[in-house]
Amino acid sequence: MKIYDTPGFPNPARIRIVLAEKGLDAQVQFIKVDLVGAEHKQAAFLAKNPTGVVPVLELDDGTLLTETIAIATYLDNLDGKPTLTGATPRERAIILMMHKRADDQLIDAIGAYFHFGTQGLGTQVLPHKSPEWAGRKEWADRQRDKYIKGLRDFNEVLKSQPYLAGQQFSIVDISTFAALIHADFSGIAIPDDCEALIAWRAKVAERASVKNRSGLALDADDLRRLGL
Ligand SMILES: N[C@@H](CCC(=O)N[C@@H](CS)C(=O)NCC(=O)O)C(=O)O
Repeated sequence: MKIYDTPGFPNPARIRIVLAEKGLDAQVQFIKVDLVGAEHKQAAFLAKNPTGVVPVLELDDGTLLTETIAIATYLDNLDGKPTLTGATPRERAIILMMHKRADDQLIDAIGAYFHFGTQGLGTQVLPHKSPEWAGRKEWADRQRDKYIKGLRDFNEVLKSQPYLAGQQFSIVDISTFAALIHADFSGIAIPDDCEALIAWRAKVAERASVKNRSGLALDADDLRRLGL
């Protein structure tokens, strides 16, 4: 299997954590896509994923899988013992429901704020993001507010259960953790009063699949080019 991604970026991080949770790292060859250089908007990459985003999983038979939830579901079921995407109809339904919320309210909202409310990925990617759109700052601020509202909703969930889809760690926790990474480099912190969420983040950060793991940090060259 090949994974096209960029180390340290939040959506690739979701799949790297899944691989570690499932013990699949050794079966994957990583191919770096230069996001800061806008490689993902060029024809060669768009032929793999027309939506122009990473990660992409390419199977040995050439099948291309995109979208984190699809890739994670595939990887989680390879051994016939899914632990991250649900093992029963009820678990799968709750995980899909909560994951859609994590994508809409957190991952996509903070991503929009990053691209339109900050310097985003910089000058090479900006032309692919409608920079001439006059209302984009105001819209970006609304996306940031949507993200904060999502954090508050998830904080409420965590007041009565240890993980976002119930009693067990799942892909919903992984995606939410990745959203917080994205928010960090967009300069948006968790509100202090979201105590359950803050405690949950500290707990997830201690998991072996997350702690001190290579591939979850940006390359030095990307840090420099992003001015971080
Ligand atoms: N819905 C996609 C989101 C993927 C995504 O937005 N990836 C980011 C990297 S963190 C990306 O490629 N951004 C490039 C861009 O927006 O120009 C998924 O679940 O995989």
